[in-house]
Amino acid sequence: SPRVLSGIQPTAGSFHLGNYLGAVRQWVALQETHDAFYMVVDLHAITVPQDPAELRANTRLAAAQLLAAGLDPERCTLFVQSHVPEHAQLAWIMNCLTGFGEASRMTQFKDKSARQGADRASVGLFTYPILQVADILLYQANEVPVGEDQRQHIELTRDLAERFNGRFGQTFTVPKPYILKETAKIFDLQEPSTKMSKSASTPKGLINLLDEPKATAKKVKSAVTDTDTVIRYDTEQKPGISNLLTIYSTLTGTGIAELEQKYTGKGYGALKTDLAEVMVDFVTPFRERTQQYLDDPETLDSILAKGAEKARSVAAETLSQAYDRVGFLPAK
Ligand code: AQP
Repeated sequence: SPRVLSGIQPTAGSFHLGNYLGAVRQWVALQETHDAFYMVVDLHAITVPQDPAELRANTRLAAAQLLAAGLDPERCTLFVQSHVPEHAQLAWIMNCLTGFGEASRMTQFKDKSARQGADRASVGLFTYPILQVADILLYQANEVPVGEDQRQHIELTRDLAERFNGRFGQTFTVPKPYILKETAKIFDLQEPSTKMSKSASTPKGLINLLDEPKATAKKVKSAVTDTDTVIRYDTEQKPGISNLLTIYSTLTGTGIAELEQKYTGKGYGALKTDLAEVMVDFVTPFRERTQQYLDDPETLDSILAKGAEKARSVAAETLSQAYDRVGFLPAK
């Protein structure tokens, strides 16, 4: 079956609703139909300063949340990026194939380095899309389930796979992005024109899945909307309401049109109250399941060890091919 690969950073502690609806939810579905590899990308995390103890704890926490979200170690390969040294090794080759100007055009770097102050941004942050290229190509992934913000990096991956194949002979599968239109970009609840992000300007706009459910309900109820009263999906005129409808629709499996119908003649308050309940019903068991995995670190670590072993067997084969094609002398 076709292969998928994706990763998530262990930086913020809790996943946010954008991570879940934009990516992780698709990962859970794809493990049924694809040969799926999913990882906690700790190498990516250190592109910005991390406290070592926190990073370690957050890596376990990310794995626990992935399991709580529905990843099944029997159906997918779940691992930690740094457990597979081939990622950093292939990244070096990819760094050497990437133009400086080409890397400079990555908009995520521009955004993130601007946030940090250009002088403080690390070279690692600059080359992080190229590490991501290596992440994907090592597994010969056919598809990469991500949110819209990652599209440019998947394009870079395609370009570099083709460049390598063209220069050295067919080696890498050229992957496609797997981005669901409906949930490709979940927006900040306070600023519905910007994407929900852990580096949001105000925590009120960010739904962390591990927050107190009560706090989550409150954030939903104080979401920014507009001065009109009609509940209609219209991303141009009504970005706030449209975002709430997307979230509501995805979490309940109810079509947007059906929701519009249901709320005809009702006010924004009714929609928000109901969505707050939907959110609470979603996050409450999610938090409990995450805690159960955290309470049993031995099981968690053994799942990750098995995942790393399986991932390494695939990654090592690809890397050794790449080393050979590039012309590295084999170690005897
Ligand atoms: N708002 C979003 N809507 C849809 N998808 C999203 N993703 C992130 N935000 C949204 C997707 O989540 C996956 C994991 O992303 P990540 O590891 O880059 O997570 P992050 O860095 O914690 O994401 P943030 O919040 O966007 O942080 P910043 O911008 O501060 O780095 C990816 O597939 C991503 O597309």
